Amino acid sequence: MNLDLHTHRILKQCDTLAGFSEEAGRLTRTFLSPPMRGVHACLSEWMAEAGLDVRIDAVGNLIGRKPGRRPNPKVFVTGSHVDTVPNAGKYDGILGVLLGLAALRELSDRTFAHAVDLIAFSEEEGIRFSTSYLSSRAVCGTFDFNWLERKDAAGIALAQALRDYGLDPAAIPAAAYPPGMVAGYLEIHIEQGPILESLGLPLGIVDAIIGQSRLAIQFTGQAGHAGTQPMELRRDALAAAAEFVVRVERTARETPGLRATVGSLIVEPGAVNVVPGKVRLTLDVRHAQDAIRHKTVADLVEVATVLGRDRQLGIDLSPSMDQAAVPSDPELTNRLANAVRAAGQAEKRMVSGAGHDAATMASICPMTMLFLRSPGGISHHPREAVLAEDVKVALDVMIRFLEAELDRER
Ligand code: HGY
Ligand code: MN
Ligand code: MN
Repeated sequence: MNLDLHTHRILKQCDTLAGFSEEAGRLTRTFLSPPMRGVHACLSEWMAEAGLDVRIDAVGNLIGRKPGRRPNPKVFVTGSHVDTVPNAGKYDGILGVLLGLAALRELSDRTFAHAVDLIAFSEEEGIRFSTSYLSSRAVCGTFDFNWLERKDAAGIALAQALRDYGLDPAAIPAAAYPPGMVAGYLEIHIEQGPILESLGLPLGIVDAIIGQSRLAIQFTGQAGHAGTQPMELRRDALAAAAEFVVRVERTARETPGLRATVGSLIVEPGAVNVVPGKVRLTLDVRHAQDAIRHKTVADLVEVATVLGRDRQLGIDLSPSMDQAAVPSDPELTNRLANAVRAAGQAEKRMVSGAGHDAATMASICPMTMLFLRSPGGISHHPREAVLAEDVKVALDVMIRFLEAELDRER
């Protein structure tokens, strides 16, 4: 087993796939955007080279199957997402797919009791249609068919985006695994935070994935002339939104374990000499305890409502996510820890502050995750990085884990 060769190939493949972007000079690749075709072409070729049977499902998940010995084998699933946020790094999601691909390439001359599906999920970030985990929800049978009418910024409906990509929305139900078929799910992912680096550790074992809420809030006032409109007569939507943003940050700083972010804020009409008439912002609230997260969202909605009322503004709320905190499966995670120890690595348990497809997969099977150190703690940014020696160690753990897991009696 030449882990160095596999590691070198994985990092080169990350560089290759980072070249498929909607934007020149930076990496942005949203759900079924044109550059996704280049990613699918590369991954299909590489999966076939590794001896996998390759298919694409009705929501654009690219799936490589390594058959099992048993006639109706259970399937063990591994993978991650291949869509990105705007101006992304090269490793968020993709690295988990390429580590699985390298592990299955290394195991290509072996046959196990259980089959393995390597999934490159087509939609995790929820950027294009505000539908996070759409693709893992499809394989779990919990796809929300109301999403098909959702429109992107260009006014294209999700159903049309599927058809434009050559996919058939009517076939979405067939994308779901039959109940009981999936034996378990492992996702390997960069930590995207500073903890492992601060401890000088290459790997972390995820015990739980934090819960998250997302909603859009629109403040509607009255646009007006910046020079002639007296201050006391204004209904300035941006002044209210600005006060709201500060209250969000203060609430999060005052609540242990809470993370709350206003990640985007659009001002209309957005001119230097016009009083802002409308502001649409997004709110992302996360906590390991769902009750605290839900109370925080309710409190912040009340803050926005009062701010709007005091300034005679309209308030519109559009919730787009309420994802419960998800514990990893204890037994599967202990078996992952066995592989970590067998690879000579420390067993660092941690909670994921980022959401992952693994949280969705936990609805149909035992789930666990392995994190790699994020140098600088940076992610969702071009400076996102990994260390080659950490990729090598993660691959060693993954191969050891799969060798044990795929022949387990179930
Ligand atoms: O937002 C998240 O936690 C993930 O990167 N989608
Ligand atoms: Mn991400
Ligand atoms: Mn991710």
